[in-house]
Amino acid sequence: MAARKPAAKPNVSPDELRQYYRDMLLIRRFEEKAGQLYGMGLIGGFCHLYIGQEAVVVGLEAAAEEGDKRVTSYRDHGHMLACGMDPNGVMAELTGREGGYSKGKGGSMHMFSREKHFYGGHGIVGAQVPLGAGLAFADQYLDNKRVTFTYFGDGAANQGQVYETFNMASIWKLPVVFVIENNQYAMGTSQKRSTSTEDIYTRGAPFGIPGELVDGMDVLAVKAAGEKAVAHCREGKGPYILEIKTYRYRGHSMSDPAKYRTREEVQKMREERDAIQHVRDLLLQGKHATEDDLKAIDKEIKDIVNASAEFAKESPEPALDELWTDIYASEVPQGDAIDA
Ligand SMILES: Cc1ncc(C[n+]2csc(CCOP(=O)(O)OP(=O)(O)O)c2C)c(N)n1
Ligand SMILES: [Mg+2]
Repeated sequence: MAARKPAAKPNVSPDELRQYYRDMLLIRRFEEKAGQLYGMGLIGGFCHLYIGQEAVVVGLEAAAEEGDKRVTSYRDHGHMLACGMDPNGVMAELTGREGGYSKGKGGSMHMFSREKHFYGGHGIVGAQVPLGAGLAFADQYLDNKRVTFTYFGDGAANQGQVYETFNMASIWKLPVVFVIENNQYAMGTSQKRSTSTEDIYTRGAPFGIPGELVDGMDVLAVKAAGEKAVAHCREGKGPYILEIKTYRYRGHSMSDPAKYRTREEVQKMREERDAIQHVRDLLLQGKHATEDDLKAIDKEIKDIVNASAEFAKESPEPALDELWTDIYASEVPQGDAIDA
């Protein structure tokens, strides 16, 4: 990834900049804590951390409005925190406890919040892409000017269902932003080995969908691109593709031996391109925050994350008879299935 361009004057207020710093830090510290709990055996099953990619969701959430929807893959904790879901509920779901978003029955990859318009959490690579178009179809039908952010990875971008979805979304002019989170690896396979073209954002062109490449380590660049994409969708012009170039610092999941890249590569990214450090520098250089202000934010975040871990340890295991609930759609109250 190319070195960062010299920082332009931020086009956001100091308050917004501090908020992005806080939101990205919450995701990073939350994920670090989840990694620790996993190591202690308190989290079982799959667990895919989002460390390094924080600017993507925080930048796009800054471009979203109330009522907009989001759907993503299994690497989903950051998306949930960024759209305002409760860290206690997310962490307790990771530990499989009653207080979790899916009552401890879904785990890391399967959480939902109708209140925050978060539609999962999907373990099958690429499966959320047609679902995202479906959510956008519902909004178009209701004519409510809402937009759906449909996130997927560089690996998922090679799935056939993505292109079937592009075709339909374009024909129907659906209000969906396809967000390709290009962290440059699909499990242990680098984009260079697996993907025929370097520029994934151009793949909408045959379907008439505009796309652009975005620096995913710069939250302000992500926000600006997100605003453009969202405006396009809200104006009824149909879907938009954002390929957001980012990087994950940890393994694909907690069980990744990481033999496909060097420690030096990861270290270089962390040192030269880290998105949180970038905002930290902007805040300090612009005199929008002092070291003490940032320390206070760090402490606030640490307290939230520690409290979520305590909650996730203390919440009880789900009762056995919970095995038989939340299985059939008929349990959804009538009229509550679509957020009108
Ligand atoms: C249909 C399907 N094939 C394979 C897998 C196994 N698998 C899980 S994640 C993954 C790689 C996906 O990479 P990418 O889309 O780049 O997302 P990232 O993990 O980098 O966020 C694979 C092959 C799966 N879950 N579903
Ligand atoms: Mg990837």
